[in-house]
Amino acid sequence: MTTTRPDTKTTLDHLLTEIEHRNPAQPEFHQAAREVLETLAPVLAARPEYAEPGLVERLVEPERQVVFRVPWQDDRGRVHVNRGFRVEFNSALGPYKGGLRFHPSVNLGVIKFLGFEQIFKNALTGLGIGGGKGGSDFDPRGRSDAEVMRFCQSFMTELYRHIGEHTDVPAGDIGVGGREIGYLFGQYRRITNRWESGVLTGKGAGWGGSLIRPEATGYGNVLFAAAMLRERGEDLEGQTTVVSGSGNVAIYTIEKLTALGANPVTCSDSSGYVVDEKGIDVDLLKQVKEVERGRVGTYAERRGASARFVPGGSVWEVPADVALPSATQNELDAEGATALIRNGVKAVSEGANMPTTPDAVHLLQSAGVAFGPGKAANAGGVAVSALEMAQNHARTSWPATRVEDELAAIMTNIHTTCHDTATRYGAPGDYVTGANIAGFERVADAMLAQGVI
Ligand code: NDP
Ligand code: 2IT
Repeated sequence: MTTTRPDTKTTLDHLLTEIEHRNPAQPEFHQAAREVLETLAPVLAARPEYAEPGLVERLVEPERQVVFRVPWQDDRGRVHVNRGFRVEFNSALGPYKGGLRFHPSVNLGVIKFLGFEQIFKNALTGLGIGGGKGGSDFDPRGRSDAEVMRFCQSFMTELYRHIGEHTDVPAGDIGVGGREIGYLFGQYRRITNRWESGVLTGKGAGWGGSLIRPEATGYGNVLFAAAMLRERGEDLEGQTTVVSGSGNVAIYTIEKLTALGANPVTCSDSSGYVVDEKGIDVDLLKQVKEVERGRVGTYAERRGASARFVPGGSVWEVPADVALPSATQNELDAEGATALIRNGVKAVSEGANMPTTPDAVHLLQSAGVAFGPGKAANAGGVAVSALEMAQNHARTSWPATRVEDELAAIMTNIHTTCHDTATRYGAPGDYVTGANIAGFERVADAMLAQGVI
């Protein structure tokens, strides 16, 4: 007797309903899972081994989720209680790898969306890293260095038991940069009494950090955008670009755009955006944001006549050839996409994780705009994190030129892989499908080989 299997689309629809049911009140995780699963039907149909019952079901369930209390005292002695998270999503390709986010909007669903994306992103790098993510609803804004240090020490006092250079290797994300990684590393070293440099990435260059790691996400995204334009016979040079955000990713996106002869005319934060007709002065932006930890309005005040600050408002209204959203999830919606299309945008490349809403992605792709999804376009950051781990294991450090060359080769390879995979599965030019399927194939092959675990 033979049984007929339901078709793959019905199976995936059923699974998505199940994911929503089993993970209530986690809209960002539902969104990320839907966006990936919706593109997998062709690969599941073409390669029956992937349709094995249980493979996709295992992929959407984290291997481990840790939620913990983080008590700390502010400078006046008041006690605060935050919540800490580490979601160890998938280790089929290597130790869990992914950043820590400190932002008041953090909850388990946000960390799960980020961890899920990270699995496929890390697979696309071609390096040996699994997927994970963590963080806290702690808000570092307005806190003194001493308060941030005490918070990081308390956070690591629980996290240290779950991480390790062969187990789980966190790094930075929103609200976690070099300062926080320093405090976290110090506390890990103190508790474990080990110099285990490979346990965290994004460290200072003087104590185990890789050169070019701070630059890598932004630089990589610009290289990805340039590759998409080249594919269409265009060049980044001379293009007007809009960038959102003004943190780590945005700053080094702007730096690389300028170096390649493009004109980045905007940056933003949650208070509004800046338009600078002469192009953003990246040294001034670094001074305001990284040194003084100020707001973008201050940039406009100091820059003079070429720049103006627009409180609130949508940066996507600014006419541009290329847009690089580099702040946070769902920051580019249908209205923003419509404005970009109206102004003739040619390419959108995601520096942030899932910054474009599903309907905005649909509008952009339908209008023929080249669209680079974050899991491909912003993979340069985690790729150089993996290179930092390699340097740590070898107790060596590479010159900046070597790291930059490797980053460029990795981004070219990711672009080619996504492009060719999309073509192979009947969706030429669709980098979303290409990235999801190529990332999935690598993880799924490893999971199948390693059995039902
Ligand atoms: P930073 O903390 O350095 O900067 C974050 C920027 O985004 C700030 O300008 C911040 O403005 C803005 N922002 C954050 N949350 C919000 C919000 N809810 N609404 C409006 N603006 C917001 O973070 P990163 O630059 O490191 O990260 C930016 C994005 O890039 C994130 O999506 C992150 O996941 C992603 N990413 C980061 C990588 C890395 O290596 N750092 C690697 C790959 C992706 P404000 O200060 O006003 O909050
Ligand atoms: O989203 C990301 O890829 C990051 N925040 C970087 C992760 C890392 O481990 O470097």
